Amino acid sequence: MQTILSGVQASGHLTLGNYLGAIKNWRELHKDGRYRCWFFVADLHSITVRQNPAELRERSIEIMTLYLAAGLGQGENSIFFQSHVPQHAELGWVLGCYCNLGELSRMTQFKDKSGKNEAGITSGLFTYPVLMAADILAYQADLVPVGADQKQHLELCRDVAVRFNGIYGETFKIPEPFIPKEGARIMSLQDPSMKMSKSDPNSNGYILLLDKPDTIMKKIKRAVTDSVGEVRFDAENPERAGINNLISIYSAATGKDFEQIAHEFEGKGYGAFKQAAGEAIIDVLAPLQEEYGRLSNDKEYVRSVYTKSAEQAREAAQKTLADVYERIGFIPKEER
Ligand code: AQP
Repeated sequence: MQTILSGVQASGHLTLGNYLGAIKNWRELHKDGRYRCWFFVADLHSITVRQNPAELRERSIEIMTLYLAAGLGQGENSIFFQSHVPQHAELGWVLGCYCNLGELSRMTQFKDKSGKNEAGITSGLFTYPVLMAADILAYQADLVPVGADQKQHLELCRDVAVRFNGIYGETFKIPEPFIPKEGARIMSLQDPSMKMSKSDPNSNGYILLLDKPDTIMKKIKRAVTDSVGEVRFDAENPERAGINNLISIYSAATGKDFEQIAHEFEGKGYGAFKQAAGEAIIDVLAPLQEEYGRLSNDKEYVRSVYTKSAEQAREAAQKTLADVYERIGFIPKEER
């Protein structure tokens, strides 16, 4: 059985980008039944930028509940909070000693985020990809389903694992990214040159998984487009980035390809297309929202899933960590 691992930061409320780029595919891989799945709420990662403690707690539980509402809680699955498994941070320290400053400085996410937040760039923001490598390698993951924005971090993870294996012998499995064809990179509805992000200060830039139908429709209607007025995907023209983004979202939500969409909206304007796109998103999110509502009233069940999962995660991650410590030359701990 192959192993899958992925997580989402608790740095904001989950967006349609998180869903189409990641969680939707986790669910499909999980339903496939051929994988041992580990999914976590990346609370340790989210403090790379300052968080309000009460909001962080609330969002962490919200994300956990959304995972379960998306159907991830069944069968051979572990769904846990990253901070409940100290092995992530321990392995993160070790891997940081096998990762070079130059490699980390090339990470575009660090450049983007530090550019927005020059006054408060923490070393945690810089070393974020090292902790991400530890998340993945601790479970010997074969496959990591992520959006396209995480590809570079995954390449770094592979480089560090290959380096470590080269020094100490086969310790880590080398993971492969799993990036969806549609929805791999959903852009902001207000600035389609930037990806849709849950920490965007402009709430019209994103659609939240828990947004109400009328809010979703309003945000789609306000989404920036262009004056061409033709619903046709046109990757060559940067001025068409807004409509391209809406077409990608509609495609990921309905499963229709770009050609079918162009045909469906031939001779119709952006107004009709936006109405259909808004309805498609509302339809995709409705079952998730309904199940979320139900599970929010069953806190005991949610608690039982993440508690049991964290035990399983600690056991699995500890096996890797013990092997790593032994190979490095640390004295084994005596258990009394
Ligand atoms: N816009 C996006 N399109 C496609 N996939 C996306 N993902 C995030 N945004 C998009 C995917 O969601 C997963 C979880 O992401 P994350 O929260 O761990 O980190 P992130 O990529 O930094 O996401 P955000 O929403 O942009 O968070 P903030 O605003 O805190 O930085 C990943 O698989 C990611 O690819």
